[in-house]
Amino acid sequence: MSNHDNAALDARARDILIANDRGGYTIPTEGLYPYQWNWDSAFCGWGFSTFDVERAWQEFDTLFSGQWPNGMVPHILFRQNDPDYFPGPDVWGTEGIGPIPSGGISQPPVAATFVRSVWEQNKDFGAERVAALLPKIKAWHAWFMKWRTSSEGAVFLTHPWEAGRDNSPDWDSSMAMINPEGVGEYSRRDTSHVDPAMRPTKDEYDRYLWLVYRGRERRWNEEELSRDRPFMVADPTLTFILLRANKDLSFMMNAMGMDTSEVDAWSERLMKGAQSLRNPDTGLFNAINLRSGEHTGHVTSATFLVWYAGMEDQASLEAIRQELANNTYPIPSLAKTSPLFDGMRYWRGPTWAIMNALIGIGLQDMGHQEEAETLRIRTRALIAEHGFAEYFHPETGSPAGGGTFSWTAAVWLAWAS
Ligand code: 2M8
Repeated sequence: MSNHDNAALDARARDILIANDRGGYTIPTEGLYPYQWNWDSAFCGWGFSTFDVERAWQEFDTLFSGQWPNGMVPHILFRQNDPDYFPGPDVWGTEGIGPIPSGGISQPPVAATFVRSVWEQNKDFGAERVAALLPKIKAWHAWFMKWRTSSEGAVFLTHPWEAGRDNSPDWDSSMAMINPEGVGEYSRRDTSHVDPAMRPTKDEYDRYLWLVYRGRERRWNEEELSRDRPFMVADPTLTFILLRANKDLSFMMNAMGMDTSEVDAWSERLMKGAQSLRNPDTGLFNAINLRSGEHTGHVTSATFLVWYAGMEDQASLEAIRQELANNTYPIPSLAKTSPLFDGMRYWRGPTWAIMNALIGIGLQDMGHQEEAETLRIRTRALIAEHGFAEYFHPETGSPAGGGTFSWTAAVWLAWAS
């Protein structure tokens, strides 16, 4: 056992969530990310529930208040214009489409799972709140099923920001197929907040923006966008997370006496889709560039979300045991054995508390207590020793990216501590 002062760290984590609260919604961190992000917000709801359940429900409510008429829940809600972040609402050009200016893409749908977890802490208190959220969650999952599933049933992203793993090597081959011509001059803001060596490159940003401009030209109309998608990657993050979320949605609907047949059929389809992500060469789950049909072959933290989706898999179990043996810190975003591994650069190597929490929850649920507990203890030690950073170097533990980060604080409170 460690000798960390848990009470002091708990208090610090609560203070971070409270300081990042902007009145019913939480920003990831001051400066770098000044808006409400989708999956960050869901993690915050989970974190708040450890000391203020009403505030947790408020977080979910504000997140879903940005839902588009087509069911999509955007990756960012721009409740005000903040010059600290680029690209802001004017660049996305979604005004008038949803209720609040927002991004035109979504993010990993962890919300249903955290809603269920908060509701289960006090079913009487949460009954009304859950009842109001269920149709919204269902409409969001329906949007994923309609607009983001491959012919095999895996969930794909249409922009690297949609899977939340912005510069993962999983997108490299797809990004290389884009010629970002005409993207013009622009000024990034992220590199003025943190060291550029920790962030995506200019080549990547050119393509991020090119895809945004393309969406904006088509007024983010999915029908039109689906005719020819320049970027389309089937992804274990989105597939495993939606599968888990959908089962949690079904569980809550069932408890409320609602018909779950449609939602259960989605889970069946997603289960098949998840199998399509298994790389025949490595036996592990990875992304597929749907424009070329190639498996990326990368072992990322998303590979190990398989248990989170409620699936058992021996090859993945052996691989995660190997990863645990190769590392002293929690699972990195890219295996250290990869030639592309870069311990400081964002989603190309650093270790993230949120991903490890999801992997750990999955392992625990599927009966792999030992591995789950190892991950929890390592994540706990990492945060206790190096603070509530956005992410960490997986070999030295050095904090990286933004500081006083909401989802790291939330993971501490709800899972790691
Ligand atoms: C990062 O993504 C945003 C774009 O959405 C960015 O870099 O500007 C990712 O780590 C994403 O997963 C996260 O939700 C967001 C806010 O923490 O930052």
